[in-house]
Amino acid sequence: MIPASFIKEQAAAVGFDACGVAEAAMLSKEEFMLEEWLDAGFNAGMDYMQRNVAMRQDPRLLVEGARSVISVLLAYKPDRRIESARKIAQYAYGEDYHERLKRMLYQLITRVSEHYPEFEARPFVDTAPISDRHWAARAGLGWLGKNTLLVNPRFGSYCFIGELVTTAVVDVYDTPLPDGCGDCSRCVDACPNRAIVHRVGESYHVDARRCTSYNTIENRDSELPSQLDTRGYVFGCDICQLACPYNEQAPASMPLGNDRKAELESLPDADETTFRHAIKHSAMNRINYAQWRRNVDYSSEN
Ligand code: B12
Ligand code: SF4
Ligand code: SF4
Repeated sequence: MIPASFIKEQAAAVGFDACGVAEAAMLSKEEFMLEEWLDAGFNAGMDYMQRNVAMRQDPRLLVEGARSVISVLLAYKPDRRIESARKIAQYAYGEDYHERLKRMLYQLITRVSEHYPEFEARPFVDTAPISDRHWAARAGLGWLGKNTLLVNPRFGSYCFIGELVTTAVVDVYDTPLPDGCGDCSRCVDACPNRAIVHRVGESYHVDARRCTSYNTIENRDSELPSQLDTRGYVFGCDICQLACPYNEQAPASMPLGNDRKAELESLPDADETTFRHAIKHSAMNRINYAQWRRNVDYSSEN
């Protein structure tokens, strides 16, 4: 058995902003309404969300013998924003979070293993069939806000999530935090596409078909849906996060240097070689140049 406090100390030493631990178990259907979301067609063209449904609900099917899920947060609110007409979502300003968190998670494994050689864990960030937000919520790192994002009381929703799924058992598991949204619905009201839908019970869902983030990143069609109101976003969308009071008061965690700011601001006019170079180690490498041109042209015409 490993003390949870030791793991949290090591996570802080690696540079994570928060860490919590939950017992590996199955997520309840009320907690994670993936099947309802899929049945409603809210996954749009993200066919990968239809695969490994059982695994997404139970990390023990992903990692044999899993006993605990260690969740970590890395806050990313930038110290300033790009205010030009064509906007890039803030999460993509810095280094690709998949690369950064994975590297940090491996450092965490090394540190814990140095003291506990029997410690075995697998790191995950975003792309594996595991629901990052639900495990972070179970680990007491925040609650699921109405925009469906994990909201941490200090860092708001401007935080990336990663986890270690491990066969190790810890001495104390964290307990989930109570809902902090209350009567607020600023994110729901702010969405220009009415993409945050209130459907079952108290739950909110994002209908990806209407969401700018989905359409500018995941949608590979040659044209964007004509009714999409992007408000100038050409990669991702921040609108339902900018509306959130927890994000307003969150401290800035990521400096945006002058060179990078200028590079991102000039990107809509860049040729393919310049574009590829600028996005190489950024979360923007999820899209190709054809999608980028499509997004930029759409924002100029609408
Ligand atoms: C698919 C996906 C998307 C899709 C769909 C988004 C969505 N809301 O599902 C698209 C492309 C639209 C997207 C957009 C974004 N994404 Co994304 N995405 C994912 C991914 C890969 C899976 C999410 C998922 O499982 N969706 C399926 C549905 C069924 O689950 P759900 O939305 O969680 O909602 C259900 C439950 O929460 C439940 N529910 C809702 N409310 C409540 C309340 C209570 C009390 C309870 C019990 C249950 C409940 O009902 C919902 C519907 O079934 C995760 C990474 C991962 N592996 O987990 C990243 C992830 C969620 N994305 C992330 C980010 C940063 C974004 C963007 C902010 C990027 C941007 N700026 O453009 C936007 C935010 C848009 C938004 N409001 O969601 C981060 C979020 C970090 C955080 N703090 O929460 C994640 C966790 C990646 C990471 N590892 O950091 N994303
Ligand atoms: S990311 Fe943008 S389009 Fe998608 S739900 Fe939030 S505000 Fe709406
Ligand atoms: S804007 Fe309000 S309802 Fe939406 S996530 Fe933030 S606190 Fe919750």
